[in-house]
Amino acid sequence: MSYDSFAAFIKKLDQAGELLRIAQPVATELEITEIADRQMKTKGGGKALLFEQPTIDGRVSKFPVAINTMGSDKRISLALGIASVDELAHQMQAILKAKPPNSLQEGWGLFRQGIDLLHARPRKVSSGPCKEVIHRIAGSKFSLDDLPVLRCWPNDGGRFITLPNVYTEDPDNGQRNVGMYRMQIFDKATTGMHWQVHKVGARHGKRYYERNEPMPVAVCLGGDPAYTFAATAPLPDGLDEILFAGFARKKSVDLVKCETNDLRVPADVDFVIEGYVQPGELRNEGPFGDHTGFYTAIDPYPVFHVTAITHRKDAVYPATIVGIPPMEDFYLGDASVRIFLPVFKLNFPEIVDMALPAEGVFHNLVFVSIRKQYPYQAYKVMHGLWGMGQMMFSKYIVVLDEDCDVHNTSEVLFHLCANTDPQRDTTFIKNPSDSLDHAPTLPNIGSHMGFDATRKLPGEGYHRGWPTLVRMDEATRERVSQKLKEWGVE
Ligand SMILES: [Mn+2]
Repeated sequence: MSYDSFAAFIKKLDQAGELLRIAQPVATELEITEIADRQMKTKGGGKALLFEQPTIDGRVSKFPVAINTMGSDKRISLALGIASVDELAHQMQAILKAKPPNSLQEGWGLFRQGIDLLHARPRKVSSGPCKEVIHRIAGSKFSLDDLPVLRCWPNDGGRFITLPNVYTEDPDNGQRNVGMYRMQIFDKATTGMHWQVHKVGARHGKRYYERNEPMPVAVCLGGDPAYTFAATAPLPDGLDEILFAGFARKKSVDLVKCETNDLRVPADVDFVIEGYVQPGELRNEGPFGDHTGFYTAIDPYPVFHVTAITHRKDAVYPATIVGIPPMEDFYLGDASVRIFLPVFKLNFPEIVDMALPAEGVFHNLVFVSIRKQYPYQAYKVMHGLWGMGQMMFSKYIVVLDEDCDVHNTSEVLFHLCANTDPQRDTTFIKNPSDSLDHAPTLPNIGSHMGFDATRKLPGEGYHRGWPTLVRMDEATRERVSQKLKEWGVE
């Protein structure tokens, strides 16, 4: 199911009891994020918030602000129009089952064909609601200052657009990418563009730099939440986010051309910020209270020059906030892992389940359970994950047996501590590190550690006979449950 506007999604959240409306004026400077942080720290992710009168330097904005709209399992399911996240995982598995692939590469190929066949292919249209109001920056009074962009934390370097879908193209083959890179507002018509060295946007930028041509960029805000989900999903390089969004929402995406460059964007988004990045131009960006829970330092990043802003008449400005976990991004990441698990299993048939606990802020900690068959299989899985896309950043990987629930951190710690001999069951490797990780001595590179918390086999030199977990038998459990129910003391 799809939403024809971001407002329609918010209405749905309201009907489902997932929205709090705040009619009083609230400052876009720190106050909105403080209220949102309290919701996000509530068990289960709290509620989505709609600020109907956000203020910018004391004056009420024309546009309301929505935040925490995908910060719970239920809201992500509502965003994607599915009963639960597992539904989408099953659909992906069904595509892959139609003709079982022999490799991950082939799997993604089949997946792409599969979703193409499901009429997910985008359509070109000549206009749409995102063009209801058109401001060309040259000669217009309207500017970035009119958007209710949040200042999130006290030591932030400024206001940041936190939920942008950034559209770029590879100049060589026209391949589209949609990514999410935070954008610091520098002035009325320029922002930072925080694509880190490992991101596709940065790679596209490098190609424009080599050709010495300005790089067209379009930034979309709002519209069907499936777009935003797709922009954050761990799709392999080259798999079009718009194709994936069409598949997830079961409706082709209508794409309309920008006013001041040739990029195409979904016609139903709330805002389109059009412009370009001049190759080689860098400007200091930050600090920013980041998803690591720490401020990231000031660093030079590309500059985005805005040439036009178009929007719906009734546009709603979408935002999120990152910081000490758990935050909204945890729920997005967790849903992604569950949806893409069938694809991971293509290359690693032994993988049973995987979790990125909130405390690990995505890249710091991975729990993975496997059906272990042979010696050192845990190491094979770690090294495989360290070689896959953004999983390369995983600082600590803990491999567990299939009987451990990786979504229960307490259970994982029990198995980790009980099943390991620290020297024997750990390994250190060198790999790229997340640019945002402040711990490594040098940026972007560092050591990574794996823990083999699986039961040890004779083939691994362990001959003492692995003991059995103390667990009650099923028959007794059933019988006692029945009795407690009868006595009314469950
Ligand atoms: Mn991509």
